[in-house]
Amino acid sequence: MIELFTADTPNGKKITIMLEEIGCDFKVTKIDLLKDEQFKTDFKKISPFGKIPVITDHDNEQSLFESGAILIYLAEKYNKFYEQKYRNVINQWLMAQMGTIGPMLGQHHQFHHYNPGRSEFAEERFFKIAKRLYSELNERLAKSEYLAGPDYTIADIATWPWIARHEWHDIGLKNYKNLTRWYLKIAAREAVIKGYDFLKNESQIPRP
Ligand SMILES: N[C@@H](CCC(=O)N[C@@H](CS)C(=O)NCC(=O)O)C(=O)O
Repeated sequence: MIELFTADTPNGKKITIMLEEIGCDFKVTKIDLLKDEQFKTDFKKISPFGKIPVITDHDNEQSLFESGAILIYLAEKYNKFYEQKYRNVINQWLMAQMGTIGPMLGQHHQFHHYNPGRSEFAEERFFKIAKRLYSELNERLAKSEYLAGPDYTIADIATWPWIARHEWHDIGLKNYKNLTRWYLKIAAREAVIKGYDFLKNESQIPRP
C-alpha cells in the first residue's frame, strides 16, 4: 500500500492522478500547508525541504520526496506510462516540467493570482514567461499527440495539473488549439477526474 502525504495543489495532483491511473491501493494523509504542517519534525524526516508530495511505500517502507522522482518510482514499479522505447524523451519532458513549467507557472501564480500589485516587474516577467510556455507547449503538441510522443506518459501526468490552473493564468487556454486538444483529452480520463477530485469535494476540472 502506498501512503501519499499531500495537499490540494498541482504537484500533489500529479501523484493522485498517477495512483488512480495505475489503480493501486493508496491512502492519502493530508498536510495542511496553511498551518505549516510541512515543517513539522516528523514530516521533515521524509521531506527535507518541507514540501509535498511525499510517498511512503509500505511494501518496503521506502519514502520518496520530489514529484518527478515519485512518478518515476511508481512508473517503474507498476510498469506503466514510462515505455522503455521513449524513456529519454519522457525524461526530457518530465524534467522540463520539473525545472521550468512548474517553477515558472508557480511564480506566475504568486505574482498574478495571489499577490497582484506587489511587484510590477515580477508580475510582468512571469506573465510573459507563462504565455511563452503556453505557446511552446502548443507548438510541441502540434507535432506530437502527447508531450513525449504518441503515448500518454508520466510527462503528461506531471504537466497536466499545472495547465488545469489555466483560469488563474489568465492567458486564454482556448486560443491554444493543440494544448487545448491535449488538455481536454487527458481531462476526460476517469483516473484524472478521480485524481483531480481526490478530496472528494466534487471539484470539477476547469474547462477552457
Ligand atoms: N519540486 C517539488 C516542488 C514541491 C512543492 O513546491 N510543493 C509545494 C506545494 S505545490 C509545497 O509543499 N509548498 C509548501 C511550502 O513551500 O511551504 C516537487 O515537484 O515535488
